Amino acid sequence: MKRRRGRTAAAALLAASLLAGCAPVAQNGDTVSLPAVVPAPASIEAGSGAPFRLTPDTTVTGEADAAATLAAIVEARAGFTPAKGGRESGIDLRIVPGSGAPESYRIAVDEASVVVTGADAAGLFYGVQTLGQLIARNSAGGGQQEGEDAEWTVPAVTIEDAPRFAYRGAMLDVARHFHPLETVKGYIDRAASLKLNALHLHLTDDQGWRIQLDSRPELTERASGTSVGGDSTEGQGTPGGFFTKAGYREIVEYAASRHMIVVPEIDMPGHTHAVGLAYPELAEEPTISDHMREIIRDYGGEEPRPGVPYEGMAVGFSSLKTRDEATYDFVADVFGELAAMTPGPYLHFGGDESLSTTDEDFAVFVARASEIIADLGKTPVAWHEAGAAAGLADTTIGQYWGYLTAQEGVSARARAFVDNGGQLILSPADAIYLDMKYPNGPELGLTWANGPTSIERAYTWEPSDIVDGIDDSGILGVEAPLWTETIRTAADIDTMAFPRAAAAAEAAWSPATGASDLRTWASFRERVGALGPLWTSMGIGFHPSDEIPWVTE
Ligand code: TNX
Repeated sequence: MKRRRGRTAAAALLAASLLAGCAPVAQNGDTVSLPAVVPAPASIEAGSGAPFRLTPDTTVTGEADAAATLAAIVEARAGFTPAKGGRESGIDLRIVPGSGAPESYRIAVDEASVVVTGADAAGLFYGVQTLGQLIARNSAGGGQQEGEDAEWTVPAVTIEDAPRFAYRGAMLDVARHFHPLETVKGYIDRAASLKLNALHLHLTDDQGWRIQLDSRPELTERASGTSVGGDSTEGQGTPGGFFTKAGYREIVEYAASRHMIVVPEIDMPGHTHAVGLAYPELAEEPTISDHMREIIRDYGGEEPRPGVPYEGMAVGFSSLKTRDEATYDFVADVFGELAAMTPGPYLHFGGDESLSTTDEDFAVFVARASEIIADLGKTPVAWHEAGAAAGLADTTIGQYWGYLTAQEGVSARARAFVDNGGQLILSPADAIYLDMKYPNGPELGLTWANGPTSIERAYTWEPSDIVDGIDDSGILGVEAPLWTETIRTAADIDTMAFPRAAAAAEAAWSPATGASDLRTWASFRERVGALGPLWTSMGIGFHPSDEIPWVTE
């Protein structure tokens, strides 16, 4: 298709729609084409005029941080940086306090200008992320062959947007396989581009302790050297590793620069075999159940032995000594030090799958752990099992990891957090556990949560339908966990997280299903497909699933 001079506004709009990564959407009975934005914004209206042309001479004015964020996206996507004080029409990036809800933004694009306003710095940052998705490559002078000059445009559009939930998380397990600083930073960039604002780091588990602490240096000295599969088993393992305190602070600062908090998790009283390597006196002997023997049979590896690093994939065999006061001194030391280096409000103490701790001991332990954290001035977070305990600190947040259709008992435990004064983070395992295998995908991943998990299943659910009796007021947010028993590299992380993390982000950010024409699987698959070129230019090695009509350039 040749680009003609003097085209009509309607023709220009059509051309922009075809070329600008737009997605068809049913609106009031008509099918209209709208620019593809993920997560779906609260409101988007296509303009009738010609698109804005983005060139090396485009001027960017306003907030310096936002301008730098935009420059990095334009550089990656289009290969040039817009000029400061250039000659052509411009992009203005402003914070207008009080202009909307926290984290909200507005974008207005016409042929002459792009104006992005945020109600705060986070809102402006999200506006810039959306603007990055709107940038489209049109080929000047005809087709899209090699060597032709590309023309970059932003379609005429008005977007007003604000998040549905305050907490929008991604969890990375750095315990089963350690993932180094650069990988974590990359994951922060990826998550922030989807408007996620919390990085939950699963820092400890049976296989390793990944955070250095001055009060308990033996933890990383003795329990961080290995990972699932050891460092030799058929190439499955990695040598392990840990974050120094300086490294952790670097993660916290990097996340903050992308408007994300870090939520550190120290899993207890189960998932603590590694603690026993450093402090045998705090750990019970491993309990070997029939379930464990099954896992060992299916996945290989040795039975856990006291004092020997565990390199298998079984869960539920370890417990701290919950009746020993020395254990609570340990809990206080660990969370005291973490509280001091974590500016975000949340400290996660695990509480999942403590299958070898009695119910009574578990209840006493989680109540005390939650109080220790609350006394530090932080908000405790625990997996939903802890909801069974009376005496949890009343601010405790529960993280639901049951299924889309909650089983008996699981809902009750989750509801208990809300009844107690807290809220829930929703991580339905059969939808947004990013470590579940894909259908027709790579060998990576597990299947226990009704896997394989399609992108359609990751997308097609409504947060207020998960736990009976819990509506938006009881929901703090949504989080997509990535457990790493089989996930060893940054490339593995990309494959498993993309595009399913985008489905989780839409549940966390966008209007409820039924409240927006965009909140359908049909719309999502088109919109996410339109992000292929942007993701590629950002270096995201997404899984090219055949469920999605990927746009290529
Ligand atoms: C369950 S979900 C776990 C993790 C595993 C994961 C693997 C939860 C709170 N615990 O220990 O890594 O399954 O999918």
